[in-house]
Amino acid sequence: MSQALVIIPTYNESENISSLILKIFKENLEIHILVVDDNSPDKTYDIVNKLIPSFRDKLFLELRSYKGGLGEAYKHGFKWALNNNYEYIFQMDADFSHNPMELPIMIDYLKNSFDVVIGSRYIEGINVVNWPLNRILLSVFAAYYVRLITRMPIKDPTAGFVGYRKKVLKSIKTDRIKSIGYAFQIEMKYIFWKKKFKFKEHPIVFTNREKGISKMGSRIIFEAFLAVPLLRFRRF
Ligand SMILES: Nc1nc2c(ncn2[C@@H]2O[C@H](COP(=O)(O)OP(=O)(O)OP(=O)(O)O)[C@@H](O)[C@H]2O)c(=O)[nH]1
Ligand SMILES: [Mg+2]
Repeated sequence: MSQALVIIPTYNESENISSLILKIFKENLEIHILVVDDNSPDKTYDIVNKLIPSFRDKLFLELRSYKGGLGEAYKHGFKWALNNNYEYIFQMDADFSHNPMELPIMIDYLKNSFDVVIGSRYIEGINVVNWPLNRILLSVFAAYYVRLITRMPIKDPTAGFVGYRKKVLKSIKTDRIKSIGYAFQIEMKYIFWKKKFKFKEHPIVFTNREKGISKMGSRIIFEAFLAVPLLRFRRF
């Protein structure tokens, strides 16, 4: 049995999900996949269900009843991963923004010396492809804002491509995390940093989605803007 799992949250990703799953298994990456779908109106979950017989024991689906946001989907996925005793647990987007070919090297970091590995866009300059200028500015500003307020030494604090050793997720009380979008990514990082887990930022190239529709919106941005100062008053 593989010890590594990648959790992929989906909401209306019918144009991406099968090619992403097929790529991961075709390349023989030593990893299992859990898709957490929030009852997508485009029936993304149906596509996953049809693939499951071909990849028994390494492709799994958790279907939730309503759109609860990225954070809720990940919390559900993390619990599932711990119940199923995976040692190395990843979070990754479904829209090919994160290249799955980075997974083996990221798993090695966890196996050899780190508790957390972050696929980071901002190690040397800004490694994003095909993002409109306003998205780049927003993301770079967000990273700067988070570092300024929290003093957390992470260059890409909103990164969504992250791997954790089991013990990290076990130690985090995810039920207390209420944020949904960007803020969820920031909050997870703040907590493991405060808990002094050893992390590595591994440089990646982030590519804008080519297919499907963005779920990014002003609510998610506003949530993050407010959530960051509040983090400093949190006790762990
Ligand atoms: N299960 C679940 N998945 C979600 C939800 N919102 C977003 N996602 C998934 O989370 C991942 C990241 O969302 P994106 O819409 O790509 O967010 P983004 O990368 O900030 O923005 P774009 O790439 O511009 O769309 C994707 O795989 C989405 O399908 C949700 O409410 N529930
Ligand atoms: Mg995306």
